[in-house]
Amino acid sequence: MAKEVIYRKDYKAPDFLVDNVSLEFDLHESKTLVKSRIEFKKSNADATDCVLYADDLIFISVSMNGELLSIDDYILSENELVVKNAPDEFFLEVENEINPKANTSLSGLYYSSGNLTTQCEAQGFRRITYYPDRPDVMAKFEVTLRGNKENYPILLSNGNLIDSGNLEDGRHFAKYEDPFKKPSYLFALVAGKLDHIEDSFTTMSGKKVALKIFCNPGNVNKCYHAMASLKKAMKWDEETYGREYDLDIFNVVFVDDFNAGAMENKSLNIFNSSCALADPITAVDAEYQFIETIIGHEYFHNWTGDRITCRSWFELTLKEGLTVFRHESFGESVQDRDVNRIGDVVKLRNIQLPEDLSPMAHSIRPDSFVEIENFYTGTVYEKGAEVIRMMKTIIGDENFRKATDLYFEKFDGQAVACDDFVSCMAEASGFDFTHFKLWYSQAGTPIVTSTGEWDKINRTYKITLTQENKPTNNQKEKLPLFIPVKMGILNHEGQEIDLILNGKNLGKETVLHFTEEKTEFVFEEVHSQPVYSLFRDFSAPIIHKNKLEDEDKYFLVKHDTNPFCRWDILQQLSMDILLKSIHDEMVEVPENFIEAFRIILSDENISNSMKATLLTLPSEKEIESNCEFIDHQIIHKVRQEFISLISIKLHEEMMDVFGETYSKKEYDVSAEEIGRRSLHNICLSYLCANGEKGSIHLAEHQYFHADNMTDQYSALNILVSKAGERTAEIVLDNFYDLYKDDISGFNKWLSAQARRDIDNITDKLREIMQYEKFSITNPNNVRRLMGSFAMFNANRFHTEEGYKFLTDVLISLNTINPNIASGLVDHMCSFSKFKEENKEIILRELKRLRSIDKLAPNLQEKIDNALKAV
Ligand code: HT7
Ligand code: ZN
Repeated sequence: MAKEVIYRKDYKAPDFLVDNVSLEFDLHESKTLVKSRIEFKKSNADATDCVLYADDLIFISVSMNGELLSIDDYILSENELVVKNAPDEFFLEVENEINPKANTSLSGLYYSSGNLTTQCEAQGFRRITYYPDRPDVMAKFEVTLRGNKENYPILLSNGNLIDSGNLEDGRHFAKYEDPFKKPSYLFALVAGKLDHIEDSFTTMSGKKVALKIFCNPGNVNKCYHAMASLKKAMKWDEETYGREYDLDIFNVVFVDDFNAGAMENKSLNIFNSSCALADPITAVDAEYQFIETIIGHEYFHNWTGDRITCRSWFELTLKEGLTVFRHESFGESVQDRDVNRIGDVVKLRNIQLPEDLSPMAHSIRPDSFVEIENFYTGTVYEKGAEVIRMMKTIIGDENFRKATDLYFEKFDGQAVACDDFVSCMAEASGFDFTHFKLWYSQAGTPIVTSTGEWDKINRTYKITLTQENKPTNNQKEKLPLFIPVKMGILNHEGQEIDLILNGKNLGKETVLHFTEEKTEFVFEEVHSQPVYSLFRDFSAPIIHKNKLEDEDKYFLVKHDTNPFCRWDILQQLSMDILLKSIHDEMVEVPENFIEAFRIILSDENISNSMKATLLTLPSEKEIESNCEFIDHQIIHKVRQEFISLISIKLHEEMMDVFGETYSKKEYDVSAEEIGRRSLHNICLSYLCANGEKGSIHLAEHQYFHADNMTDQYSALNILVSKAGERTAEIVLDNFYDLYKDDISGFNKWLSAQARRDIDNITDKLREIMQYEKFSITNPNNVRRLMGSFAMFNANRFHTEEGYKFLTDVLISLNTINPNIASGLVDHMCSFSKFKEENKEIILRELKRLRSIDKLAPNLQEKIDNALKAV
C-alpha cells in the first residue's frame, strides 16, 4: 500500500512530551536487546492515546509505572505502539529486540565492518526502540551500553561518561548522561574496535574540552587534518557567532558504511570515513578542503540543530540551510574566499538548479512529502543557505549578528520553525521580511533579465530588471520574489562610479531591492557610457540573463572589481558559445574568447586557484539546464571540441603555465599550494585534450612520478580519457594494484572506471560489481560507481544500456538500501527535455522498477512524480 502524503499545514504539537529517557542496550551483532524507561507528561489535556513509533522492531513487553500492561491497554501494529487512556504523568518501560546485522539500510542500529553504529536522522530511532520519534519531543537521555569487551572495547554514546566497568562473561559496560535535552534523531551509539587520537580545545571562557577522533585500526595517521579542522571550526564559531562549546567532551567517529557524509549527534559526531580521513598519498586537495568544511558543518550544528532544532521535518532548512550557510562562510574565511564562493555557486548550479527543473521541484520549506528522506536535497540545504545569505545581504553584517544572537538567546533548548528564525532577523534589524518570506514557500529559480540604457542628454543610466518565475510541477501560480541585487557601475575606464539613485549617493556598491515583475532603476550623474555589474557575489539564487553586448561582457571579464562577477560573465560567454555550437552542431570559438583566456593565463594579479577556476568551462549538467532540448551525446561532443580548440589555440601559453606551476616542494595543503596544483593540472588537461603524444607523455610522467594523490589522480583521469584504451587499461590496472586495499583509493578507481568513454562501459561496470572488493551494501562503492557513471558520464549513461544498468542496480538496492537507491533514481526522473527515444526507454525502465514487489516508498514517491509529469 502506498504511504500517505503528509502536509505541513497539519502540524500539531505533540500530545505527550518526554522529560527523561533512560536506555539500556545489551549489544550483540544479530540480537540486541533494548530496554527503555520513558517519563511522559501530557501536554494536550484532551489527549488519551500516547503514540510511540516503531519500524522493524521485535516487541517484547510494555509496562506503565512498573505494572505490565495487558493486551487491552495498548494497540500494537507494525509501525506504532499506542498506549490507551494514558494518564497525565507516567513512565513506560518497553523491551524490544533488534537485529543490527540484518539492517543493511544503515538507518537505526546497524552492524558493519565489525562495528555497531547508529544513524537516527530522520526516522531511524524508531528502528531502535518504541518512541515518540519526532523532533519536537526533546528529552534528557541516560544510556547504558553493555557488550563483549573483546569485540566492542570502545563503547560510546552522547554526553558525559558517568560510569563504566567490567561485567561477567567477558562483557563490560559504559553509562552516559547527556545533560542537554535533545530529540531522538540526535541519539547515537558506537561500539567496536577503534583506534583514536586526542587533543583539546580551550573555549573562550577558559573551559578545556577533550577532543577525540575514533577510526578503524590503522587509520589514525589520517585523522590529524580532521582534528585541526575541528579546532579551527570551534574557534571560528566563537569569533563569528559567539558560540561556545557546551560539554567537556567532544567525540568524533569515522565509519566506512554510512548513508550520507556525516551526522551531528550531540557530542558524538559520526562521519563517513570518505569525508574525513586524509593523507597526501590517498586524498586529493579537494578532499582536504571538503573535510575542513564538513567537520565545520557538523560542529556548527551543535548550536544550529542540536541546541535549537526543528519542530517538524518540514522545517529542515531551519537547521540545514543555516548550517550550510555557516560552513560556507567558514570555508570562505579559512580557504580562498572568492574561489570558495564560486565553488559553492557551481555546486548550486549542478545540483540544485536541476532539482528546480525536475518533477520533484520543491521550496526550501516543502509543504508536503511522502518520505522525508527524499527532501535532504540541494534545495533544502544549498538554496536554503542562499536564503540565509540574502537576509544577511539585506540587513548587513552587524544586524545579522544581532539577529543570530537573539535567535540563540530566545530559542535555546527548543524545537522551532523557520518563521521563528526570520522573526529574529526582523526584530533585530527593523526590516520587514513579509515579502521576502516567499522564498520559503515558492519553488523554482527566478530568471532575471537585465538591460542598461544610458541617456546622454540627461546623464542618467537606467537599469531595467524583469523577473520571470516559471511554474513548477506542483506550483503553477508564482509571485515576484524579493530579490537583493548587490551591484556597482563601471565607467568606460573600468572605474566604479558613485551610485546616485533618487538624489541619494549610495557609494560605489549597493544592494537594490528588486521586488516587482519589472523595475527600472535610474542612476543619476552618469557622464559617460557605463557598464553595470549585477548580482555581485551571487547575491541571489537566480538565473541572470544579461542583455549586455559581448563587447561589454569582455570588458567586465577584464575590469569588474568583483571576482565572482568576472568569473560569472566568463561562464556566460562560454555558455553562449556552447549553446550556439550545440544549435549549429559546429563549434566556433571567437578570437576574443581565446584572448580572454590568454590574458587570464598571464595575469600576475590573479591567483593560481582563481585562474584554474576561470579556465574551467561549465559542466555538461549546467549546459543541460540551459538547453530547451537535451541531446547528451551532442552536448558532450561540443564541450569536448570546445576544449580541444582552446587547447590548440593556447598550446604554448598552457605549456608555459604548466611548466611554471611545476614544483618539487614537499606536498602541503596551503591555499597557495592547492592553487598551484589546480592550475598545473587544468593546464595538463587542456594540453592533453587532443591526445597529442608529447602532452600525453607529460601526463604519464606525472602519473608515475607524483608524490601525492592530487597530481596522480589528475593524471590518471586525463590518461583514461585522452590516451587511448591501451594506456587507459595500463594505468587503471596500475592504480588498482597500488590502491585496491585502501578504501579511498579503491573508490577513486571506481569513479575513474565509471567515467570511461568506451562502448562496452556497462559490461565493464557490471563486471566490476562482481569484484570481491566491491560491495553493494557499501554506499560509497555504489555512489562512486553508479553515481559517477550517471552524473559524469552522460554520454554513455543516457543510452538504452545505461538506463537498463541503473534500473537493474536500483532493483537490487531497493531491498538493500532504499535511501541510496532513491538518491540514484533522480538520474532517470527528469527527462521531459530528452530525445524521444531516450524518453521511451526511461519510461519503460521506470515502469519496470515501479512494478517490482515491495518497492520502497521513497522510490515510489519519485517515480510517481516523474510518471505524473509525462
Ligand atoms: N543532519 C544530517 C542529515 C542526514 C543524514 C546523515 C547521515 C545519514 C543519513 C542521514 N539522513 C539525514 C547530516 C547533516 O546535514 O549534517
Ligand atoms: Zn547538516
